[in-house]
Amino acid sequence: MGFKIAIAGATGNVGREMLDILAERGFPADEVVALASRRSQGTEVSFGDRTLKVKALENYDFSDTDICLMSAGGTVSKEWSPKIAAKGCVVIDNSSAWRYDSDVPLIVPEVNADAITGFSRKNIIANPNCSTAQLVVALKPLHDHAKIKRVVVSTYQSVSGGGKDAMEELFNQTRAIFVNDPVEPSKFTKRIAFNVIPHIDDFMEDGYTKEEWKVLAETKKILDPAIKVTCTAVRVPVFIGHAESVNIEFENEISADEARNILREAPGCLVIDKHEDGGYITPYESAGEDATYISRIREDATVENGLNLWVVSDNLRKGAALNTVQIAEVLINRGLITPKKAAA
Ligand code: 11C
Repeated sequence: MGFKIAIAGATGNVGREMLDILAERGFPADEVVALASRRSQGTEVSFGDRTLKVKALENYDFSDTDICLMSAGGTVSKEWSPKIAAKGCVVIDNSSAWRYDSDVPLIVPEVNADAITGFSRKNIIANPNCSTAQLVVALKPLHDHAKIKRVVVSTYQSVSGGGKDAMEELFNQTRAIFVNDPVEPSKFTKRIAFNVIPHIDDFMEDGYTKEEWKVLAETKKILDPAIKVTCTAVRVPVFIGHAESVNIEFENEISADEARNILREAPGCLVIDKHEDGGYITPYESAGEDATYISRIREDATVENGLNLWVVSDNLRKGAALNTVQIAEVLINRGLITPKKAAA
């Protein structure tokens, strides 16, 4: 007997990716339901070789649904996740609405799968921000080996993190520049085509952006609250795939060779690190892939035990949809939920 799964936000970038990943991985679902706002009701989305008609989230009865993969934004999640959870359906939420709630586990399965047991307090599990997910997958095995003291992250984030409108803006601005049309930023604050913008999400009082704050708050919650993290988050004119330049200071000794060998064996990591032209990964090559790629592993001689890494992953997959599906798999594989149909 399989599970009944709902995808809320099924028409968005991440929702469609969730459907693809469920189909690709042969997720043990008897039924998959696509949900979105009333505006999208009746539209169609692909699920494997089938087509699903989108239903309205607000009219859907979750009583016989086991898991809801939620990617409908923070405002919708704040309102709907508790209502869905109260129907006995476990919500795995991709927004930032629940990540910092101490009664909600924030999970990256390769890093802190054991923390998932806390889900029963609210019946909600949070998925991290895309830039955090790939970062902690790379940091965890190194932290286990040599204890990380401090991390300095500079991100190079693709426009798909900002949704479909942001992707369209990059496309339209690029075309406009070629045909000499005026370029008018709307979703982004400045021109994104042939440019980079050091601003993602809202500004906070201390001058950092919310995106930068998320990276440090989430890394501490998932990996270790003792690690010091600082971040500069930058939007770049790439459609899919986030890259990160990561400088790490360790408590104990670790060489670049040791780090390379550790990361080669680590779950979710793929090392591409040849010291030659093209012997590294770029965001474009990570699109559509599941791995967190690590390249350019070097010792940083300016601190006692320091390393530099280049970390790249598909932000819509490991950074969002894939991680959400992996969390659902942990729930099932550890026997933490059973299909409601089996109990009926
Ligand atoms: C971006 N990281 O690239 C953001 C998107 O908190 O889940 C994801 C925001 C979040 O714009």
